[in-house]
Amino acid sequence: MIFDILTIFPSMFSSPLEEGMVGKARERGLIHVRVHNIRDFAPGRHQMTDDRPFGGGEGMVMKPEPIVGALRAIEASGPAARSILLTPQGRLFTQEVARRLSLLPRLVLICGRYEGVDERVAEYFTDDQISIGDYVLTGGELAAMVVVDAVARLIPGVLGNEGSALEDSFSQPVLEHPQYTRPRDFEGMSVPPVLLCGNHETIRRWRRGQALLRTRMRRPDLFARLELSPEDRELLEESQK
Ligand code: 6GU
Repeated sequence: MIFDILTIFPSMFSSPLEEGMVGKARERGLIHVRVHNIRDFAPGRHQMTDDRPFGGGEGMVMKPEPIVGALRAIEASGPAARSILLTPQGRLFTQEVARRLSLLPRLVLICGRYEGVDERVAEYFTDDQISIGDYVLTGGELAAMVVVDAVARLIPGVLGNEGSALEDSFSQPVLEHPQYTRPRDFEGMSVPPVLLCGNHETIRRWRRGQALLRTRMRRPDLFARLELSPEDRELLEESQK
């Protein structure tokens, strides 16, 4: 999978995408992340990437020529790409969106800045617009990193354990059960004894009960959509005692 990122702040991407599983995946050639500076494609001596909005108002708008110039320049290199504008006006990024994007050979992520991007770029030069949530960031860069991270970990081989991407929250729409590790007793707070009992079936049932309880408390929206099995109902009841 190839990620091409278009931004006016390329250095924002250096460390976050060099660490951890994403960094490892890049080293192993499972993913390729290429960061392009939009300014390099801005015409003229001043290489302006933004300008005042027609019709007046606060702030600046990103000009179309540099972004479209960058898109055209990188288009030729590599397989056909889906181009995605990161903007708070986009559709909401979810695990399901990440899963679909992970099946594609190449994504071009365009990071908007300032008050936005000229609408003609959004309308005629992008295939998709994505927002990572209902809050406002100063630009699309952090959102693009979120997309790269969430998509990369779904690509076969990127995670050590292939099962873990499927088991975690939102693939199954319940939150995960709580996890504990050593020490058994930390400053007087002890690990739930059930986890030390050694019975896998008992532990599985406790964990499922905790996951359901937690989902009901913290994410009633997800809980309302769950189809509970008879065992689920029983475990929920038990875990409230
Ligand atoms: Cl993609 N961009 C900006 N600027 N703010 C956001 C966002 C994107 N997603 C949520 N908030």
